[in-house]
Amino acid sequence: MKFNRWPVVLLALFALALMSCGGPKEKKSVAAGDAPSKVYVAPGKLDEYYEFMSGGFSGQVGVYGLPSCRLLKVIPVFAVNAENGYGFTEESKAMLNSTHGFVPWDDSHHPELSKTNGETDGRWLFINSNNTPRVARIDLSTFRTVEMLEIPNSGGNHASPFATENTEYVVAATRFSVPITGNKDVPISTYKENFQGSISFIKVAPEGDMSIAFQILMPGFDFDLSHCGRGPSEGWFFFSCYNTERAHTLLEANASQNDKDFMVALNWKKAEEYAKAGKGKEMNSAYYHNKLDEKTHTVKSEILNKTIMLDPKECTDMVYLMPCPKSPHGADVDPSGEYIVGGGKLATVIPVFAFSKIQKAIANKAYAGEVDGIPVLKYEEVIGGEVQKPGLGPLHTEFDGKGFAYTSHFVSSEVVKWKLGTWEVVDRIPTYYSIGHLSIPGGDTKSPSPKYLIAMNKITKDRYLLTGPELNQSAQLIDLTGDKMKILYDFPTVGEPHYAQGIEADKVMKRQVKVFKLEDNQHPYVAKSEKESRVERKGKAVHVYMTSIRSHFAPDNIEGVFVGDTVYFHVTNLEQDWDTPHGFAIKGSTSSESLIMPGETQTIKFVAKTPDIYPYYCTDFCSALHQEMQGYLRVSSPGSNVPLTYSTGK
Ligand code: CUK
Ligand code: CUA
Repeated sequence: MKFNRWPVVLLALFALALMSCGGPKEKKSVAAGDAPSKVYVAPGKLDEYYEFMSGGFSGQVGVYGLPSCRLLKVIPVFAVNAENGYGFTEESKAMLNSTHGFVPWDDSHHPELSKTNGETDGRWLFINSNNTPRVARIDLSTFRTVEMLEIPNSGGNHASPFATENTEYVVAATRFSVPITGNKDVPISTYKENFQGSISFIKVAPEGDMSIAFQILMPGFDFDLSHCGRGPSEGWFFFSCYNTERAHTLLEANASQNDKDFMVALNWKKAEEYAKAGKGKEMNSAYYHNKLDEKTHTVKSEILNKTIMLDPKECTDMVYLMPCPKSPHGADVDPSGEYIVGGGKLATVIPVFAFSKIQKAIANKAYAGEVDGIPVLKYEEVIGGEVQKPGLGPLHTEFDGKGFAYTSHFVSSEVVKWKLGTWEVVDRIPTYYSIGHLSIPGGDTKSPSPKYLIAMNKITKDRYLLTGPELNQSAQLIDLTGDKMKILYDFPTVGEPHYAQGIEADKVMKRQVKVFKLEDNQHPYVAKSEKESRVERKGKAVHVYMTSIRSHFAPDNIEGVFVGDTVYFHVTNLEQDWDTPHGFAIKGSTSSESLIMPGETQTIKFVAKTPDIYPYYCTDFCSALHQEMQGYLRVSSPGSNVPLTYSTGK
């Protein structure tokens, strides 16, 4: 009896101890009430929203369903993906071409849904890469990366790829300033004289094609985040920046000197006019443009050379700076387009700029000075209000369209809800732990759909079963339907999501492609039927025009290949039914598998190195006889006289 009481006492003590760090308070709220039913999507039922989360250092995009938080798909974008052959197949490799060569990885930060009339339309998702500056476009009818544009004259692409209200443009502003217009080989200590920033405007054609329309030369700051104006502020873009000290070493101290850095207000309609009027200077820097050709299922690269650079010194009324406390991060525009919220990482308030006041200040030339020829507007003249004592480390803000804003606070680990116009804090909820971005479906557009908020947290610690020193990042689903925010669910994520965007499921569902039509396949090595399957030798290259159908390959016996040959397995999946991919892999391949969708052709390259028999097989369990879906390649010694033969069923 005595013994049995101990566990109870210990439990009570343990609970008390936990209480003091806030853990069980939240745990209780999850266990209690209607939270479980709010995230429960019964087997066979579909989620209400798609949530696209950047993978951060995974380079990919994680697609989740809300409210279940189930992972639906990982879309490979900036990193190779052995699971389906992205970046490994001969057709997809070119997507990762850049002026630095084949770049198989990057750090993806901000997914951005395409918009029509300021609302998400479900056509495309754009995402930036921060390391080797690029912007990618994903087609949401196939959930594939279909285009990638390298950004020249940039030192790292962070404030990107935020879109205008009709996706006329997506932007790309450099996070790291570097020498742009002059000699590049300069001492780092000459940062102040020689380093510059740039903002690129990427034109998006109606069918999605991206091209650099113009660039704007900026002072050597670090450009951080951005959003377009809307409503009254449509035609403008806002960018936050830090390191206005222009430090080049120990930025944690040296770039935290100024009490205020800047929010950039940029009139992009004006910039467009200047560019059209030939006010820009032509720049010669190479950059890659990689695009998937849907007819051949093959990515093609082109190298471009020219961009137009506008200099604010020569283009008046185009760019203004607004002092913004201190080391701002987020630059978020409210649904009405009147308010621009700065997230000052080190600030004690959340500054909110008012667009009508900005216009007045510009008209009255209420300048506090200038930087590199760009007017600095007076803080008091442009500020609409300040949220006092919001929390510590305000970063990002999203909106619910009902007059409230939600700001993430990294240092105090919380989401703070406040009212636009009165600037009063009305609610706060702890996050576990150290939130970065947050996301409400449509929460950065004119029409938010504010049922749920996702908190993307940087630190996971004790939220899940432990997995050694490396823990997954973590997200939390927060209920916005009541007066008070409520935590509904915790879930681990792919990589480290920075931003995420949500969209009503039907906008995306109705656009889905289920198979690629075989008759439309114009791949140069397609075999549209088993009759067309064959093997051809061209010097040391051996091309296998292979087909796959449940449950065999044609051909499935190949001989007459010699050491030193390169064999290209061009596999066409003849299926025309939904959800019937076939895989292909061969022993000793230094590539990956490829996963070939119905009607598609994909190629795995195989270099014959040693005389032997090499089995190949289908990697995707496609039928009851999937395990029988296999074949053999014979590799012979150079000089032996094995004739080139291929067969199926002989
Ligand atoms: S950043 Cu990571 S938390 Cu790249 Cu938008 Cu703020
Ligand atoms: Cu085809 Cu398994």
